[in-house]
Amino acid sequence: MRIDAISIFPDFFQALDLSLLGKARDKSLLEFHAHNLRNYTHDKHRTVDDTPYGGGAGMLMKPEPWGEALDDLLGAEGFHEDTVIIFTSPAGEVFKQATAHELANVKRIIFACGRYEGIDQRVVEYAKTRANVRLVSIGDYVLNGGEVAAIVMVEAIARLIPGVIGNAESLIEESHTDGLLEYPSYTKPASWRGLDVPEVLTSGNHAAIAKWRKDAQIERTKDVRPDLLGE
Ligand code: JBZ
Repeated sequence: MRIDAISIFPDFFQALDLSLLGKARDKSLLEFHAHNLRNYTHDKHRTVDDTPYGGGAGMLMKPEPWGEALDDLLGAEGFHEDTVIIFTSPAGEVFKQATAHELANVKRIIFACGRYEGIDQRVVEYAKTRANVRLVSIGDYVLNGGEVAAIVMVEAIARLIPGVIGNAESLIEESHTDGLLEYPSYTKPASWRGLDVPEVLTSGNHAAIAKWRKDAQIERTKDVRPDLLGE
């Protein structure tokens, strides 16, 4: 897989040089490149923003640098069926684990990370003529721009690329527990600051342990995330 990100703050993506993504790149399963949108401007001030038609507060990202950046990454013409262009946007579909699984099977992803009040809508329309486009949000809170959202998505996607995660069992276990929160877990020492590990976990009774864990998952989910149980 190849992932590109277009942003006025490409340095954000240095976070992806660490740990898990680092491993994916070491193994050549993933190539990642961040691009500075200002490199696609031509004026002295490297301008990427302008005032909105119709008025309103704040600035918008102007279309020309985006068009040049997309053409640089995709070539000047043609539709790329193997590519998804993701606009990080609070107006997008919410990113879920299922979204990560879908995107883990894509050959190429381009993240277009907006700042200010967003990007001129014609950039989205143009992108739709060049590749498959999705508008995606990581959740219902206000961010200053799409970079952190893109980093979240890249991490969630990259660990699902076959061969990336060290421990294949952890992916299998995750799929079994899909839809419930994890059970609480404990390690040594068995007693710490007057707090003891639940006795069943040290009993060696594997059936009892499995039941305790499933019950704990259901209890936790009811308590904290009843929406996951359809309630
Ligand atoms: C996102 C203008 O750029 C923004 C602003 C907020 C925002 C994003 C991009 S992406 N929020 C989200 O994923 O929720």
